[in-house]
Amino acid sequence: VEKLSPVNFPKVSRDEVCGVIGRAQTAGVVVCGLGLTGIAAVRLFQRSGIRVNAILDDNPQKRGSASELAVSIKAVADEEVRGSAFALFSPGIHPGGDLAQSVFSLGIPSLSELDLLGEFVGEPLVGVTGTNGKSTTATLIGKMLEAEIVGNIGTPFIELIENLSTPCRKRRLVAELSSYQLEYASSVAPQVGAFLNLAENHLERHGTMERYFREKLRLIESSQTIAVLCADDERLRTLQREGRSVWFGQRVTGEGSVRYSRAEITAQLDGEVVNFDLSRTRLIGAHNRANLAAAAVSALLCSADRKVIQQVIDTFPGLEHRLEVVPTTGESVVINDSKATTPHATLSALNAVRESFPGREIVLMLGGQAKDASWNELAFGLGPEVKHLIGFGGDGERVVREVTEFASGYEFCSFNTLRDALHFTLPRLKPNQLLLFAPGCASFDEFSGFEERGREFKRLLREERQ
Ligand code: UMA
Repeated sequence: VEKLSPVNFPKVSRDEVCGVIGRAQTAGVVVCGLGLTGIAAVRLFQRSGIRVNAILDDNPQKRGSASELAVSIKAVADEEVRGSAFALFSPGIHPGGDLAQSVFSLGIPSLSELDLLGEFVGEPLVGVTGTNGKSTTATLIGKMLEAEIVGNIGTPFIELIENLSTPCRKRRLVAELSSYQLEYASSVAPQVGAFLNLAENHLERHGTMERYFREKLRLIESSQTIAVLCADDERLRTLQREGRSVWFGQRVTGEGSVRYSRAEITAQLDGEVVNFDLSRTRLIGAHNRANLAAAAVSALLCSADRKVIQQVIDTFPGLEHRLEVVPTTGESVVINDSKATTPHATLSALNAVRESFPGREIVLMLGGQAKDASWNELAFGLGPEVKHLIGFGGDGERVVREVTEFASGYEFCSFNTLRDALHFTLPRLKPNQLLLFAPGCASFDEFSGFEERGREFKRLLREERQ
């Protein structure tokens, strides 16, 4: 796997980690970004006796949180920033952006939280990446292996490190890894690396799909890592790598394959055939069967108990905001899939509800803050079940117009806010209809994230129904 970064930035390599930590004891460090990762980083450095020279954050409102932590937000030009041993970057900070570029231009290397984790806590048992399905798959694997689930799902890796001056307790970890986190890492080598799929996303950050793909490939860069790869994904299918790979998909066969159908998962590993029954799973849709297959084989490769794997398949209720059926008083069905922040995720949601609620007319809500992604795949996949498209939020109108330009004949309307859109839609929803809230866009026009958007969707639903 070729190493490539869209922006050439200086990283601390894994074998230099202990050296720079030593230097930081006298020179101090810079923490870039004061969100979940930055706060966990400041706390770790403080309990390790390392001075935080400065916080760099573009948002002036973060001054309050900084002073609560007894650190201060400074400008890059500040003398104290210049002399720091390294900068710890939060994943959301674009390495090509002004903040990062000015830090690099001072010659300060970046140290990734993943490299710190590998050095002080150990590599995760399983790392999971891909555009969609990461959190669900990582959670399934975590339950199958009885391990902690960390990373992009909401727990910064750095939070797991007890102290940088003493060895930490080894922990059983399943890590959800975003392309942003992988981009900052100099190396990562989980026992098993599951790469679920790749669809257009984060082009604002990575520029091209090729680069986005390459950042994600860092997960399986080590030949020691067993790669669990999706055979139904055209980019992954052609991948050549050193080290063992296992392929999951709907048509794969032979040794090293994990085939799934609506009924079961069949893994052929090390000369043995292992089956898991899918008849009781509460997860719906082909994309979730792919997630279940990837999870089951990743857990098997880490020697999970087969009975536990089957039990998790049978009982896992799914995560909030992912194809979540919202209880309603009427006969119509309402589904909250606020996590669908790309057109590809919306299409997966649509296919899943079509399969699980046959015969229902679908009212599809799209909108929020559109990403750099094309809508034509979704437009061509709408099918006859979709009756209305409702746009909402910052880019709602543009999105429904774009979709209906590719696929004509669909009724659509749009509203400035989620509240207005629901106020219009809910009283008109017929008993045979299903309302699918799978926006296909980020939520930052109105909300702090997809979780807040999903919670607000459910709250407005209750309010309208009263
Ligand atoms: N900031 C700047 N300049 C920038 C960007 C950010 O100053 O150019 C500052 C912000 O003002 C803020 C801080 O940086 O104070 C936020 O840092 P961050 O965006 O890295 O967010 P964290 O709160 O540290 O959360 C990060 C992940 N966020 C992102 O990657 C954007 C969380 O993933 C993750 O759960 C958390 O670390 C723990 O690992 C969220 C996410 O949206 C869920 N991930 C993307 C996704 O899933 O699509 C990749």
